[in-house]
Amino acid sequence: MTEAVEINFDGLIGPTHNYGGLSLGNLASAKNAGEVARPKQAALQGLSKMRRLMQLGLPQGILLPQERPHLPTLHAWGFKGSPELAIAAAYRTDQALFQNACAASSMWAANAATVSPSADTEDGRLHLTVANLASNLHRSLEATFTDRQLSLVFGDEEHFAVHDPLPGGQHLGDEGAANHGRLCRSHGEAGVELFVYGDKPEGGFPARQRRRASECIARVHGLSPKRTAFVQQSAQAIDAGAFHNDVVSVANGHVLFAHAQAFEDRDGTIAALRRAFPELVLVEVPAEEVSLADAVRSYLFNSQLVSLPGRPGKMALILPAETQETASTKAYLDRLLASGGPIAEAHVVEVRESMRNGGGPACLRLRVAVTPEEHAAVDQRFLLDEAKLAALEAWVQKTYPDAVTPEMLGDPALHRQSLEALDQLTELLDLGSIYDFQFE
Ligand code: SUG
Repeated sequence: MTEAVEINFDGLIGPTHNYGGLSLGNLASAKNAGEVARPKQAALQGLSKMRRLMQLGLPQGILLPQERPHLPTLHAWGFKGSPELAIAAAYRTDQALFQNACAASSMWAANAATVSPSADTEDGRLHLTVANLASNLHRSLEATFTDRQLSLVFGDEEHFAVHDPLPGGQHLGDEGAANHGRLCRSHGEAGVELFVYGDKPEGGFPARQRRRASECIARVHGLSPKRTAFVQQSAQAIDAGAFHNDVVSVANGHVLFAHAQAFEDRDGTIAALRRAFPELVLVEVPAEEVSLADAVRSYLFNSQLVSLPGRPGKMALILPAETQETASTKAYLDRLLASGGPIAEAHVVEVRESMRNGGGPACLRLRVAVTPEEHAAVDQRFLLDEAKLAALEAWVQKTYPDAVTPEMLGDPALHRQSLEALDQLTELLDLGSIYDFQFE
């Protein structure tokens, strides 16, 4: 029997990538607000990370960037008329609101949905719930297109079920896979799904994931309560800038790589996970070795932790370059790799343009573990091979602007350029019409 594998679907970084300063509690987003962004460089960095994973023998998929600024949203907000008129009016009248319709944030595919592989679900299908991202205005605008896109990628209803975003707005705020992990012996075996929610006193930074939202998803996906754990994110981590749990922990296979201050009740959480999954190998980093501040600065835990094909039990970390520039994380990683544990390799990638908005290697991808049959049932147009990757690089080189400033977002010329780029993308991938502007 061929084994189940994990496909990483990376969000392609869009042609109007910019730094809007939109995410309260995300230190990098606040720090770089209004800086010059480099969409071409950003998209090429993302594609180059995908190539690194493919070179490790891992299957790679993509999700398309969203149309930004998003005209239908501007229209719904009362900025009427042609793209030129609506964009100019929104920029002039309420730049802060307009900025939300321009966010680059769909690149962080870890927030697109929560995914339960078929081995975990009652009906034996792979379930995905599109995240409502209700905690932030700019992110809440992503759900509709994400739903459209995931419904295409996973359109085969015999194998997949794509669920609508949870209704309920902020009351049921859900941030997708960024607050979700899975412990398992191998990708194809039933695992324990770990839902991490935030719940904290007023003051400090907001928690984004509601416990009830996670509970709804577990029910919708038909997960067994015995193999589901709900764990509280530590308030301390949120206030240090870990707005998503994947900034302080990541799970893969039987390994949980976590900061010691990631969870509110550290001992209770680990004990509960050991009860549910006795094979758990905890790779825990004490605060004395890497402070929460350094974890957030370097995005050590926002690395991708992947099983290496052909090396049973061995894993690789795909690390952001910033981990090499932070003394404590660099020293920690040297010790970790020398320790002979399951994490046997480290690959450093450059995703600085995304990092400057608070998104590391793990934020940029949605992991989907599939059986061979499910792999074949995925819409193959969203899967990469070297030829398609090279074509995407050429497309970025040809159509993307080098730089975007906040002022340029109000310029209809940039909007026209970006629609042209997205139109060419759907052609390159043979997708027909999927963007709103293509239906007009
Ligand atoms: O939701 N940044 C994103 C970063 C998401 C990272 N994803 C994961 N941790 N999985 C966020 O805060 C900033 C956009 C701006 O300010 O322009 C932003 O949305």
